[in-house]
Amino acid sequence: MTYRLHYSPGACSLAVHIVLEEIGAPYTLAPAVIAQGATQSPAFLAVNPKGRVPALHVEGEASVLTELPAIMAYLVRRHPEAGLAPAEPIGEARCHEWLSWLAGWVHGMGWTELWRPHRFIGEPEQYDAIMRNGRRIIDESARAIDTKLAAGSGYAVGDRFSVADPYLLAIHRWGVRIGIDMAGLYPASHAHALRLGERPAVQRALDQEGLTLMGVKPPPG
Ligand SMILES: N[C@@H](CCC(=O)N[C@@H](CS)C(=O)NCC(=O)O)C(=O)O
Repeated sequence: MTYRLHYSPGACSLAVHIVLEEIGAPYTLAPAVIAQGATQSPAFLAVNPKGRVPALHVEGEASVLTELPAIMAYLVRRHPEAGLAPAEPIGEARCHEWLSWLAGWVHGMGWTELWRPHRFIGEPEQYDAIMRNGRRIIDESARAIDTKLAAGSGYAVGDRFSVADPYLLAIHRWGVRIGIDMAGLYPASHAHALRLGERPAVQRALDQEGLTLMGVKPPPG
């Protein structure tokens, strides 16, 4: 089984990239750098008309698999040996609970309002209000994430890595990127990110995307 992951460095697709590394199945990477407009290019829209990463090509499928929670659910079921989610129903549901909330609210509302207010309203004079609301959602959800992680056993669900963890890492990195003091304000979230950073699969995925755990690799020379 060979996969092809369409990704942009440091985007939410990083979470799927990490999971592919955890699985160890063969895959190739197809970069679509958001900052360069690649996700809205005709070539990429021909692959994923939604214009978003992650998009996963699965051997034998005519169209790419999209929507991060759906991709994660597929990889969990397709590779049970990798133990990417708890096997018992409630643990698996807790995993989906994280993915749905992160994709639908934290990322889909908070971060998208902050970074792409034009997707929510036509009038540019309203962008500031939309972005402020995005930032409010980001801050509120960062507090909620930190509280949940502080009350847990080191991972999003139970005491083992699951597909929810790398999505939390990707979002934590965005906080660092926009200058939020993630370590100071959200210590449990920061400790979680450091814990993930110890995993060889996480290190390989970051390295392949030209990233460090909390930033980007310095240019050579
Ligand atoms: N609902 C989608 C959202 C994916 C998404 O928003 N991806 C961002 C990167 S984190 C993207 O591709 N943005 C490109 C763009 O907006 O042009 C999912 O959960 O996979």
